[in-house]
Amino acid sequence: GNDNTMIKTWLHKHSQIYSEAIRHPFIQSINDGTVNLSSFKQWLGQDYIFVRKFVSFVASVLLKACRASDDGLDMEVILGGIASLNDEISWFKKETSKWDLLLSNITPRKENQGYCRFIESLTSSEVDYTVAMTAFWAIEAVYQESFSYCLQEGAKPPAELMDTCQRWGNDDFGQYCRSLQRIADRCLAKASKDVQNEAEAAVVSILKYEVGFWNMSLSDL
Ligand code: HMH
Repeated sequence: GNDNTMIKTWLHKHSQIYSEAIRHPFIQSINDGTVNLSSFKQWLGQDYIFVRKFVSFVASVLLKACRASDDGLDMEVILGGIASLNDEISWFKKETSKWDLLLSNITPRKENQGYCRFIESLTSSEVDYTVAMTAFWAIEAVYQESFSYCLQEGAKPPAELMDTCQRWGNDDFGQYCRSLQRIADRCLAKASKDVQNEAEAAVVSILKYEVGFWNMSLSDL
């Protein structure tokens, strides 16, 4: 079993902020169908900007994996992630135009800029592969846990948002996140205490940034 891994321990230890990130009022409103569509548009536009930055972060994780990992399997999982980001960028273009949003008209908001700066700081070659890999897992896992919740039995997401919920809530994305988690946990088990602490701090920061990111969708411009 996958019990008692470092990540599971942390999610338990930081369960307060973890639940805030994966069961945010914005996500609750998608789950129960009461979501305000202008909030959704707000989130969509900001996330398009975020994902474009996220690509360079994931590229940096791939580079670290190629240099650090003992087998080629980490590299293949991360490369698969980059392939799906390619599809995701196309999806954002299509989806934002459907909602009459233009990339050129979207201004990144303060919370988004802060989060982008944080992930950019993790692209540095000074940041250990284990820390970057754990951060990568955390960023993807929050979306997987949030949107799969909106697809659970009893959830009533609006029809126009089904595609969004499926994108991050589908089982393949769930499998992919579990692969990232296994890689991160394997690296963490071999890491020094300092690196482990740094990875834990990165996870907590990401959970806070994710809460801030959801908050943005609910706040007025
Ligand atoms: C803010 N976090 C944010 N956006 C995303 N698209 C993901 C995580 C997952 O890819």
